[in-house]
Amino acid sequence: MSIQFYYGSGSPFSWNVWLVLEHKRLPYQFKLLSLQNGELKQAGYLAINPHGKVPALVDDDFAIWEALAIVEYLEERYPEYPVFPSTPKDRAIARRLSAEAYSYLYPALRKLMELTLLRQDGDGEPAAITAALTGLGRELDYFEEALHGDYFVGNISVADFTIYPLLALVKRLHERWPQRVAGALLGHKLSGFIERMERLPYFPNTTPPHWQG
Ligand SMILES: N[C@@H](CCC(=O)N[C@@H](CS)C(=O)NCC(=O)O)C(=O)O
Repeated sequence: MSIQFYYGSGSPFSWNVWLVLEHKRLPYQFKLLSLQNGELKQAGYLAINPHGKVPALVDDDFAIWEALAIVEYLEERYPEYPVFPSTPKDRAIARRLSAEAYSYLYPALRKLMELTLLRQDGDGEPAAITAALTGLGRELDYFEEALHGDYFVGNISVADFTIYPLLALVKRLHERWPQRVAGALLGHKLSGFIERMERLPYFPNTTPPHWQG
């Protein structure tokens, strides 16, 4: 087995795969790519992922991209330390929650980040920010309601590894931009979930490099 993991710092899709690799105790070569300097769009990387995005993974000579497809591949190829629940219904719920996180929560978060943290020239329109905060709050409320135990579907699963990085970005947005109280959008169940994920023994191995220090 020779796994090469292509990663971009702060990318929630990449973080999902990183957590799964660590959870499964798999050895991998960590390939840190810049999201800014154009290296994702160079021929060498486009030959691995034609979309020029991270994450991607090469296992021996097999290249796979799209975070959730990578996680499914890892689960089937390396079933030890599973990240999918054991029953068809629970597996379906874990897949559904992962799809919901990427289809609804991520776009709502992205909208707010584009109006704030990702801008070079100050915040966007206050009315647009208020609308984005409302939209993000609605999505976070949905996930707050969906959490009934320590993890989203019984034992820790792909749903947790998909959702956690998005919540970590909300938390970071709040820390970097406290005047807009994005952190107040996180209810007590989601806040407890974040703390629980951050206590996982392998969690510190996955801190985004540019968040350290
Ligand atoms: N649907 C993809 C999304 C991947 C994605 O959007 N990655 C972003 C980082 S969060 C990226 O590579 N952006 C760089 C670019 O678009 O140039 C997945 O699930 O892996």
